[in-house]
Formats: sequence, C-alpha cells, structure tokens
Amino acid sequence: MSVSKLDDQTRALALKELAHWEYDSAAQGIRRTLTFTDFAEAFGFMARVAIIAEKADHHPEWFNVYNRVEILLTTHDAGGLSQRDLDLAKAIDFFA
Ligand code: H2B
Repeated sequence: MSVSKLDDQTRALALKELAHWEYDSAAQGIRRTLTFTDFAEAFGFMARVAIIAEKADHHPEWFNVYNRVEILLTTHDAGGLSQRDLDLAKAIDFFA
C-alpha cells in the first residue's frame, strides 16, 4: 500500500491533537519520550507497541535505557511524516 508524506498544513493540524509529540524537522518525524517506574514497565510497554506495530507493518525507531523509552515515528517509504505515524502515535498514547 502506498503512503504519502503529509503536507505542512495537514501535519500542523494533526499535531494539535497529539499533545505529547513534537515534530523534528531534521528527522522528518515526531518524537515522544516516556518514563516508566522501572525497566519491566518500560519493556512491557514496548512489547505491547511492538505487537500493534507488527500488525500494522509500521515500526517505530526507538531507544530504551532502563525506565526511559525515546520514540521517533517517521515513514521511510514516504520520506517523512505520514498518516501511519499519526495512527501509531495515537496507539502509543493509549498504552502510555
Ligand atoms: N515502518 C516505518 N516506520 N516506515 C516504513 O516506511 C515502513 C515501516 N515500511 N515498516 C514497511 C515496514 C516496509 O518496509 C515493509 C516492506 O512493508
């Protein structure tokens, strides 16, 4: 399925709904950092996100140290932010 990069106006509008995320223009994606009580909580969250990411065939770039998870969502196939990233961000917010 083809997916296109969102234009600036659509992106700005969409980001108003995603309060925890900020746009990183250098990375062409959106970022959120989450902090959990410990590694087990952080990894449990990552496991839940991994299952939906795999089902959607859309995967986060992320980095974990102990209780912290840093996430970047971008669509490689589109060269920037797409609707798939917004959908995954909403799902991540649900688990956070
Ligand atoms: N994840 C992300 N974040 N961007 C993509 O463009 C992407 C992906 N493409 N997961 C998918 C997999 C693609 O490589 C496969 C072949 O569908």
